[in-house]
Amino acid sequence: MTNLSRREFGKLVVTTALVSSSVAALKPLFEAKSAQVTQTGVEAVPITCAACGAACGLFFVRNGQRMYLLPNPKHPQPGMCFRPASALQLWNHPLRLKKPLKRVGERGEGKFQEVDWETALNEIAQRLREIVQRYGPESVAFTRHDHMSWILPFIASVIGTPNIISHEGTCHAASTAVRKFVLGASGPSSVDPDYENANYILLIGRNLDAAMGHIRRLTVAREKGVKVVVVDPRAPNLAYSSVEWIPINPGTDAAFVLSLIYVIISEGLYDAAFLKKYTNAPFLIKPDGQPLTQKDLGQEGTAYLVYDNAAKSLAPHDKAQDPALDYEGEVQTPAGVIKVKTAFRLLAERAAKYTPENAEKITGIPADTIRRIAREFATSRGVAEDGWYTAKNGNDFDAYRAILILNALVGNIDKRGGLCFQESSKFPSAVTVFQDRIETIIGHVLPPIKAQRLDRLKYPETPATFDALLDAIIEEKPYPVKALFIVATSPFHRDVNTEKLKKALQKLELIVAIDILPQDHIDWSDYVLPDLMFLEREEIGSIKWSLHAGIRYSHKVLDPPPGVDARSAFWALMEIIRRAFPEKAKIVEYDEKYADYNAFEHYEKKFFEAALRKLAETWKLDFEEIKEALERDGFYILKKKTYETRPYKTPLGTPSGKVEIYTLRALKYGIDPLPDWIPPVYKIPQASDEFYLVNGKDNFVSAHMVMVKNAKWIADRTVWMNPADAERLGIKDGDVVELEGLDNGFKAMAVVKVTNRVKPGVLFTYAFVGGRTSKLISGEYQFLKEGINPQWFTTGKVEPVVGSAPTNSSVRVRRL
Ligand SMILES: Nc1nc2c(c(=O)[nH]1)N[C@H]1C(S)=C(S)[C@@H](COP(=O)(O)OP(=O)(O)OC[C@H]3O[C@@H](n4cnc5c(=O)[nH]c(N)nc54)[C@H](O)[C@@H]3O)O[C@H]1N2
Ligand SMILES: Nc1nc2c(c(=O)[nH]1)N[C@H]1C(S)=C(S)[C@@H](COP(=O)(O)OP(=O)(O)OC[C@H]3O[C@@H](n4cnc5c(=O)[nH]c(N)nc54)[C@H](O)[C@@H]3O)O[C@H]1N2
Ligand code: SF4
Ligand SMILES: [Mo]
Repeated sequence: MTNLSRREFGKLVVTTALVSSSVAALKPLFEAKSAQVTQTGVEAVPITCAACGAACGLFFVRNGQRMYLLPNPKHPQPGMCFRPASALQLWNHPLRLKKPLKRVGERGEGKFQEVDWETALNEIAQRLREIVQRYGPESVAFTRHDHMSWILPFIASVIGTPNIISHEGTCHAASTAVRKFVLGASGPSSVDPDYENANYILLIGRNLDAAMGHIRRLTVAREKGVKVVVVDPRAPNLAYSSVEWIPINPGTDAAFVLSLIYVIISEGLYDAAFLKKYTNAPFLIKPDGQPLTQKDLGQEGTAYLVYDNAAKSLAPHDKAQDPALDYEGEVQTPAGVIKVKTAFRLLAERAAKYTPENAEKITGIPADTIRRIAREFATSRGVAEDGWYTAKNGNDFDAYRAILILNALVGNIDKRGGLCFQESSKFPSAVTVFQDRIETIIGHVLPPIKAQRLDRLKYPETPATFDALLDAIIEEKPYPVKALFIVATSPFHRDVNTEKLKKALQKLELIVAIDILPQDHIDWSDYVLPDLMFLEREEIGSIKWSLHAGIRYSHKVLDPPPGVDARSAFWALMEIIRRAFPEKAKIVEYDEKYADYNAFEHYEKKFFEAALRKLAETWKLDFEEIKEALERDGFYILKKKTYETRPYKTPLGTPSGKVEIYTLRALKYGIDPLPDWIPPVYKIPQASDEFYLVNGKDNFVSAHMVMVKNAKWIADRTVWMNPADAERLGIKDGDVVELEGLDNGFKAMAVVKVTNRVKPGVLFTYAFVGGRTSKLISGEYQFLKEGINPQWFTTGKVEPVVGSAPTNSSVRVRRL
């Protein structure tokens, strides 16, 4: 152990005022004073919360022996939720991983021997070296969630593998692909409703209990009288307040939204001026689905053609005075006469399949409600949220395409109160990939990586799809994968198709888990390395959930408690690299001196500093000024949101530069350029004892927060059933039932909670909460084993091209 972590609890330095004066080993990234003094005179240190993936701003407050985590009220995303209130319980959690572990039993058995860091690192390095010698560096893969996401590309580049295949396939793969196809944007935070200024907010499959970065913003909106409508098979907590909850059949969102689109188009409630100018709605589409361009007419140029109502003739879109929206006609081309229709008319025809009466049959939402919501949404120029966790039914790409088109129909893109583009902080990456080399942010030059990332070969538009990695491990195609590092993520609760996951894990030659708690995958790992938790390290990154461009900084405020020999994951991975591939480590100036854990701090700081220097350069700001502000406040705003920039002044990153209601990018893959509704990919419940099984998060949920002691009382491990269903099946509240997966036949027992908070025909259970299997869970934490893990019942039928995996499923219920 280092002298860093040997410090006793009572002597822990918790305010940076103390840090800078008394303890050299705890000095922050930058030396300036950083604590703020609260009204009561108690010092508060700004940090970033990592109790879930939202990364809100908190204060670490210490008052005598008491420690608290409280919201940082000035932060654009103040952390106002329960989880940080209990996050300190993670720090000295009795189940916290305390020493490196080496597996001694079978995989999955959970039998380990404690080893020292030297032994663990040397043995992992040796096995890694052998694997790389035999199968090449691309046979090494990493999976992660948020933590380490910035630095892992550097680590993988040094090893020479492209395979960092993270969580997105079961999180935001579908909505991210949609943002790219329709708006030319990227991850969930690159586009977001301007909550504070919205008139009307439609949340479809979005539970704002979960992401509290938004709750604060939603509160501001509601003080101004915004109307909020939640469309969800279960009522999230948000629905307790003055919010309209519309229960929907799972996996039918595309039909619902297409029906809204139908009403808005057929009643002429759309923003024609916006559609004509800033979207590809007026583009003329040929019978083969391709857009008509000048080239088709044998003309010079490649401009997209429209029918100009003013000139009564075809014209390039940007030359037309009045592009026709609803038009069809014949066009003379050198190859003959062809029929063309506007993209808008094609959309109208598609939406016409979903009259409210038809949509009612699919979605279970009354036709009148659909008409009313469509009218309210259009007349109050509403905004429909664009999706964060969207991996639900295997048809989510179309649902979210319809949602973005809905926003475009009412012209509410990048306007005050609309669906807006976030100002980018331009936070630099740790590595930049060029054709012939990879450059690190420090300036090291690494050789290029020839192998293609496995999941992208299968799902070309995915941000990452872990299921593709499982396929590659099992089939050894297109190339073998033999080593997996599981860094701060929990595949058994995160990923679909548990049996396939087990099969793949069995096949690997080396599994290393870096975590803080005994998640289920720990039992399957060959080595387990105990990591620092967020209070024990410094962090820097972009602010996620604000439309302004901003960066955040988190102080280190604690050392691991006595008895916990945890070390930084970055250090552990660099040490493995140095021991396995000293020549590779040398290129990035990493050598024996950093084997001393205390010395590593200097290595890590170089990266943070380089990132901040680059930012200062990009934004033409004073480096010292930003770092001081970060230390003092925990955040720094680089640029305030300016509305009506994209697509108004700057073209979008879509093929046409416009908002694409007809997604031209889809043509490349032979996908329908317009959204449609297809049923979910799992078996649809038919018999009276068959149900949809949906799941989601809540205030207390995240893989680690549900393991704190308080969760025993807060987190419910039941399966929710509507009273009408319970009565029909003769089931009472608290009864035990058997659930059997309709697709995979998997059976498990569950306790039923009878509640109106779930739609008839649907069961709901929390994700991540129940069905823990790790043998390392002991004593009073046995409660974690109760309940089910919804992943047990999932099929793993991943959506083509975009790689989104369905986490909903269907089950038969048998009363016991
Ligand atoms: N407490 C907590 N908060 C978190 C996280 C966490 O782990 N815990 N993680 C963060 C992360 S990584 C993410 S991605 C976000 C996710 O934030 P959200 O996407 O808002 O969270 P979920 O609860 O997963 O939302 C899913 C909602 O969809 C509903 N649902 C399920 N199936 C369907 C369906 O077919 N149709 C419709 N319309 N609704 C359906 C569920 O009932 C649930 O209410 O939360 C972030 N915040
Ligand atoms: N059925 C179902 N499946 C889902 C979802 C769902 O709602 N329902 N949600 C999906 C979504 S949106 C996402 S993002 C994924 C999330 O899936 P995960 O990535 O598994 O979820 P997290 O809650 O972020 O888990 C964090 C992991 O990191 C560990 N950890 C926490 N802090 C630290 C740390 O400081 N260091 C290290 N090394 N480890 C740490 C925790 O113990 C845990 O193993 O799951 C997806 N899968
Ligand atoms: S939403 Fe809550 S748990 Fe998640 S980062 Fe924000 S404060 Fe932490
Ligand atoms: Mo997520």
